[in-house]
Amino acid sequence: MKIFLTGKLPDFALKELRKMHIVNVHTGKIPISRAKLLSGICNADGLVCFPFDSIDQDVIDSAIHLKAICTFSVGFDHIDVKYAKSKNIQIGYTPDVLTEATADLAFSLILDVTRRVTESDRIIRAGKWTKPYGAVEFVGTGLQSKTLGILGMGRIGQALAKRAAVFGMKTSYYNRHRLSNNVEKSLGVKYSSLSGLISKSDIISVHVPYTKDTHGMINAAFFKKMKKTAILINTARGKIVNQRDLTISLKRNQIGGAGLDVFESEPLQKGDPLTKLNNVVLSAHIGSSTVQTRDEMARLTIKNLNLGMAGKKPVHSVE
Ligand code: 8YV
Repeated sequence: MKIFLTGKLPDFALKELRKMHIVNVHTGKIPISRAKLLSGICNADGLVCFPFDSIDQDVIDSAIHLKAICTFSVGFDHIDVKYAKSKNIQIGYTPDVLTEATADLAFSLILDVTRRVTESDRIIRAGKWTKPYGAVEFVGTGLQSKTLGILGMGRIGQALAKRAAVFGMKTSYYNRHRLSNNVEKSLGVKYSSLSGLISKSDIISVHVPYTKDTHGMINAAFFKKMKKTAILINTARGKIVNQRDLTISLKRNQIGGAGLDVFESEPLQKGDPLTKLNNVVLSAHIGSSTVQTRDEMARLTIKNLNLGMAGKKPVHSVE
């Protein structure tokens, strides 16, 4: 079979794929240009893509032999799923294996913003740490007894709740479907209305998928309802948050701070207003970025691809 990849996978995975298939990997500028994507995919039976690729109707139409689209991600908002399904194309994705790594990153952003780690790093590097800090300088906020509000209680939200419990936090969550009593009990979490979660949380962490319903759902009105000291964490998708509204709220200290791994447009541009703000920690969309997790994602992608190209359901299939 012929496979087209819009970017590299770890070496072992490419080696394994090359033993089984004719493999064409895009090694140039990322994301791949539209022209290169269209010409790369035209003979392919299988496609491996990433969240920064747009797999729309035209791309799908240009690939007349395509049997499987496998994204190296848990998010699949970049694929026209309905259209691909109408063409009998299998769609694979990589949930589960990245849950712990992404929850770790969300929690590290929580710690970083509340304890001002990156902020103090910036102070030292700028040569501005000019006197020892005493009782009142550079104090952060402890997490114990603080309320974490988890927006979207899927796999990653639940993994974050486990971490919060160990740190003595109280966790509320809002989700379209309420968890069972048993799961709520074992995680030590309470179900909340969306407005209750927004107004009562000290930290709000976003774990909903990006859809037309969640597009821009975190906006000026949302920030107005948050506590003035509350912190927003986003490791899901940038477009769930209205970035302009967030920047204004942070600038005016209408909310306490933010930890952001994802942005409306990536990479975030040099000099973006967010980079000028002290109460923000920025990371470069690295939620799943550990060697172990990326290896697991690659293994799963290969399995998804082989099953999908054989006309079978991938291990994790988008329906
Ligand atoms: C990216 C992600 O796939 O899983 C997702 O939805 O956004 C990430 O895991 C990864 O950063 C490679 O681009």
